Amino acid sequence: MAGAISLTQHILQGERQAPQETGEISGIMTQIALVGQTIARDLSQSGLIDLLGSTGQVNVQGEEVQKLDQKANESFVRAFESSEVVRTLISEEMEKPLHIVPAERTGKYALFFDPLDGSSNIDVNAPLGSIFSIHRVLPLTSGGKEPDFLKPGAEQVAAGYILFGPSTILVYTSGKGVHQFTLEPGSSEFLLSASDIQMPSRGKVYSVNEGNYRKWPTGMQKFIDYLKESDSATGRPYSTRYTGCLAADVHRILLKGGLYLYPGEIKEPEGKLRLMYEAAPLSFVVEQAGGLGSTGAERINAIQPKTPHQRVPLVIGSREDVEMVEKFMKE
Ligand code: AHM
Ligand code: MG
Repeated sequence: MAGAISLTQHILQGERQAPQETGEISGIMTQIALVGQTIARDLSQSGLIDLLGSTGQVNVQGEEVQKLDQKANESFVRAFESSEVVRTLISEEMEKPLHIVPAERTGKYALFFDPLDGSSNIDVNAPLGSIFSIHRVLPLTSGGKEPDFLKPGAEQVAAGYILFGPSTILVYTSGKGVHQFTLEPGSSEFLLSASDIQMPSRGKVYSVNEGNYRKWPTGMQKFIDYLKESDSATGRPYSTRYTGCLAADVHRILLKGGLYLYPGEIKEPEGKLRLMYEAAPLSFVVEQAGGLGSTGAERINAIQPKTPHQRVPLVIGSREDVEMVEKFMKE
């Protein structure tokens, strides 16, 4: 794409329009983009260099850790371990927050990430993602305390995801719209491929693991039954699309409309997905594009988190579709 704007240029332009901001966020985003390139390379050759399969370990979520989960986590840690601006790293693959020693005095940000989202897709060459969320914190030496990074999603400074599909794309927001960049293989740069993305207020697609139907509360079952009824006036039945990778399914919905759901279950009402590095960042992106991120009862980004790895039910997508779920869940 000759003449296209790179991710770094785009962020710097935004910072010039808001001179109170320093180059810190652009520095963090540049590092995240480099991590994205490393992970994309690892994924593209995973079947050739013994990167497929499990490590034999189980993570803090009780899930089997795949070799590529671990490798992707290491790529994030390596990129930030000598950072002077990121003070704390919180990852799906690390039980405890990792404090960056040089940044304890100066670091003003906490970085949350799911290094490799959609791990069950690793061995079958299906899409994967990395999800990230950046919060402002105080340096430890000027009053910052360990749990001060547990802030509601509404306070995120920037968030987004990298999607490893037929091409590698990076989608992010810093509260000024949602922008998409595509990794150009030749130059190894992320170039602007869509700016100010706005999603349709209603869609035709729902994305959910329907194998869990019998475990859901009645309101959720009734809603999914409703989507399958035939009614041309309301565009039903909706179609189903589910890749098993949250970043990929939400990206489809960001561009085409509709909704992604990972509901709570009667026996496990908190659901599967994690608030800080899955639900909150994606909700920030989707809200910036005109959609909504909800638990089915309340706004995801209004939740005051209690623990770094807390789970939350997620209903995310087009505004009218999410509002419809909330109505069914209330009844
Ligand atoms: P992961 O981060 O361990 O991969 O888990 C999150 C993933 C999401 O990407 C995906 O939407 C969901 O879990 C799939 O779960 P299930 O296999 O239960 O449908
Ligand atoms: Mg995940």
